[in-house]
Amino acid sequence: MEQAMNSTNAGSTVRGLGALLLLGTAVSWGPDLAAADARPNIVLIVADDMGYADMGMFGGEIRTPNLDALAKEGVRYTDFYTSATCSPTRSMLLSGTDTHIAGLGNMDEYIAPNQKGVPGYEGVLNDRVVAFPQLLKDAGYHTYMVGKWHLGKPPNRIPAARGFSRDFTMMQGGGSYFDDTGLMARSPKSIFTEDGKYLAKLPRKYYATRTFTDKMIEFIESNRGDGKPFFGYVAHQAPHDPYHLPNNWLRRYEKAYDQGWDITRKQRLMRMVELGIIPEGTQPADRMWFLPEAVNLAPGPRAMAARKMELYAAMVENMDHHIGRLIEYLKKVGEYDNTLFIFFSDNGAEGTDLGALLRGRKGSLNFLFHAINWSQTNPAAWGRPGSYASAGAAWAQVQAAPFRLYKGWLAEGGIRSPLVVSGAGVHRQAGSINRGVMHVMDVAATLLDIAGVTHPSSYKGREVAPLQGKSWKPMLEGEADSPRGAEDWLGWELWGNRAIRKGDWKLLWLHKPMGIADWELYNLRTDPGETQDLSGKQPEKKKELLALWDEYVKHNNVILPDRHLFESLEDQLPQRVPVNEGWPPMNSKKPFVPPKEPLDAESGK
Ligand SMILES: [Ca+2]
Repeated sequence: MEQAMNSTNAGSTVRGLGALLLLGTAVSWGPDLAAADARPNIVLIVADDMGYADMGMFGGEIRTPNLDALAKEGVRYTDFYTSATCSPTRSMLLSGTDTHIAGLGNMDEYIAPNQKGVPGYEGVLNDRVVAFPQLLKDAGYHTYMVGKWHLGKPPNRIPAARGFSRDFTMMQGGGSYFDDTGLMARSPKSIFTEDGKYLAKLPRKYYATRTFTDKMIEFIESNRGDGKPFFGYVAHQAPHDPYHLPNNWLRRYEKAYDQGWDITRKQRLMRMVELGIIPEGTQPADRMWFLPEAVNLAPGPRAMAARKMELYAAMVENMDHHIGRLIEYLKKVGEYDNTLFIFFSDNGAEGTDLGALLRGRKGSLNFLFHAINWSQTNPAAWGRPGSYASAGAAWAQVQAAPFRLYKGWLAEGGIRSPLVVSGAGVHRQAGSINRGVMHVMDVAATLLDIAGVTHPSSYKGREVAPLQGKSWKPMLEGEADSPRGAEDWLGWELWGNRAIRKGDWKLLWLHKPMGIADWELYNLRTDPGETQDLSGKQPEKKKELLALWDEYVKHNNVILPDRHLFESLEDQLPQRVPVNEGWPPMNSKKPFVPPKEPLDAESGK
């Protein structure tokens, strides 16, 4: 170890000198040293289904000291966007362009009949794009990946085929954390690759979050000191359901959520105001109409519902713990100071219990499969192998505070993600908050810019789509406050839900009963909870954004699906009846309290 440490320190010194040489301040070093690469290492950490308000520096009570430390040294971004689910976000992350161009116009699992065979709906990261890790690799970076891929399983689609020089990757969108038990009938076993080969067997003592971290450290260590920078993509599975934890992590949040979701959310909102994440007076989204007030539940059921949130919180802290191990390693080998860190979640908090969803398909293969492979019936077993616990909508609203809805939907709760950028190349006030409108497509543009690589119009003889994302480099260097100007805008479509954001304004179309199956308009600066639909009051703004929606559809060849995941949702949930002040009357009446003294029944006194 001693020897290894020495050679690392030597390696980083060489790179440091390389930087000086590039600046023209050192003259007398040999050609070998002059050739050393001064570009920073890059560590890109993506959480899976983590909410906006979970980490400490975004207002959460969950203990995330390592992410918080990155936020304190770097910058938090309040208006960073992804797509509403995993694979569409990941396609935009790696390609730098819209998901309807990159091949995930719809998730592979839910492709609609009218989308089959349409370019942009291949269900894999397609050949119309070049993944930026490929370009980084070509430009002299080591490119490492661990964790969840979800962008195609065939040999020409796996990480090794898209530019990663080393990988340890799960192909599926989710599964067990302890073994290769999959979620869907169509993929009963999760498929893994390591360095471009399909794995026959997982390593001994496999636990996803820990093993992914071990592998990333192993990859970095294997080439350390060779003078080349590395790009490490850590695509954690955590805290995606099912919640699976090592034994000694199961009780870390015992009783922490017994007070219920309403109080926990209120406490988070207060901290978010204190931290400056949201302005004072922010109106949070309403508690969803089909959820009870937590205080109305008896203590027993309330504690049982809280158990799921206890496990979720432990999943987030466990991920933070392993992120801390990676950071600790980089510090120990002297690479921390020359590393840029980017952290975000791939979509909003998960409010749909996938276990319930699978169970609910009567007579389908998935129904049978769920019954055979997963159990959510015994709360004492939640968190252990074979169990399926997921927090559900009530806690998702806490995780996504102050926003409306959650994963799968294009309300802010589905697509706004906590972003932290920290480390090498970030020259902004430590611990500051930035409100520029940002998008996951920007990451490719940013990292290519930092690596000094121009995105090509063709790659190995095939034409590739141009970047739609914008580089953050000028902003990170303090030369701009946002990568976007007043005329820039963003668009989304998933499962027929639609959205446009331009400046402070958002146009939104959601299926019933979550939405109204028509356009809604919100001012996100004054109303991030999307509580006041202004489409009637601001017809001109609505018209302006509707024109952008048409442009978005045309430019990205958006095909609205003729079948979708939410088509029976209105029948599954209680009817959504508007609640006004004074109606229903029972809600607004004060309870009758009998007088303290017993009455004389005969005299009435
Ligand atoms: Ca996800």
